[in-house]
Amino acid sequence: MKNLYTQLEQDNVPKTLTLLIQSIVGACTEIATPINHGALSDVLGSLPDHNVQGEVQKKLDVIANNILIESLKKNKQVRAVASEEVEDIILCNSFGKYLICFDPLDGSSNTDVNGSLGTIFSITSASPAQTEVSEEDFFSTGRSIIAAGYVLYGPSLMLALSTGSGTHIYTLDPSNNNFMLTHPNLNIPEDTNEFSFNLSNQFKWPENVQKYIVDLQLGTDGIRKKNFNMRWLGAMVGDMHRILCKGGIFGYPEEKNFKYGKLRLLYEANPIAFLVEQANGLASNGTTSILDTVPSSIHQRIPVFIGSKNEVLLIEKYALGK
Ligand code: AHM
Ligand code: MG
Repeated sequence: MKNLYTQLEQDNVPKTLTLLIQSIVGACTEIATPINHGALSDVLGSLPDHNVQGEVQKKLDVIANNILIESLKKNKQVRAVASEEVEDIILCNSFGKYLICFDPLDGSSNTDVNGSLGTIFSITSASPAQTEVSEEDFFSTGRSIIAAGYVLYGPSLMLALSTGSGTHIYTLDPSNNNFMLTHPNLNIPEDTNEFSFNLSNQFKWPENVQKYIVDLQLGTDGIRKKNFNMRWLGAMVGDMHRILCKGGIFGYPEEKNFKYGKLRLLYEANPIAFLVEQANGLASNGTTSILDTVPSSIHQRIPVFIGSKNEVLLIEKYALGK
């Protein structure tokens, strides 16, 4: 079985990018330690502060964020980073080649119940001409991503990664701390009978999304003529991991409380969309591809419908009233 670095070499990934991936993945294995200790150490629960988006910050949100930032600052190739937990971009090394966006701990409402958690990241190139970057440098579409991935802190520690040559999943071998290629070249089935939406919001969604969901719920009695099953982990990384492995459709539509959707474009939707498109799935905001969206702020939100190709295309048809 190949390890991560053999695969990156085989995919002709430049040495600087490999070293950056190593910094991110190394930080994630470090983040896994406090997650793993859980209730045995003082890492569970919330902090009195809220983050930039007015959300309660979990102690583990801050721990994960600090570990990642410290690790990335040490890497000379990192020009600047954008994190879910920090209002402004953080400048790192003036001659660095790369910009990194990350959600240090996705699904952090799961910290206190030993549920799925993840770290999501994407890497783009920094402009070579500049020595100092600004927020605008992060506003290119997801098509400019050169690598993206997530680490899933689940029963096994797993890394899903794409450097533009397909999406591969690696599993950490705890005996030697090596990520081993356990699921090469993912291929999301085009059709599915599993959906992943938070149905408690169903009646707040746009009418076309409500109609799509009701048609799924009607199963063999409705126009879909097949039964569907539902899964919701409360952590996008966990739900998307299942979908990358066996197909499905994940959705977080816009709704009354979240007018532009809940999930953030730069460090949640885009990296996952990149992984999914590299695995032959699709990722849409309901009408157009997530990866074609031009960002206008680093914490911008977007509705998402991601996963099995034919289901995403069907949602886009419902949006057109077809
Ligand atoms: P977070 O970054 O604050 O953890 O929020 C993102 C999470 C996703 O991982 C998950 O799919 C969704 O929010 C869960 O939302 P809900 O609270 O509706 O279950
Ligand atoms: Mg998140």
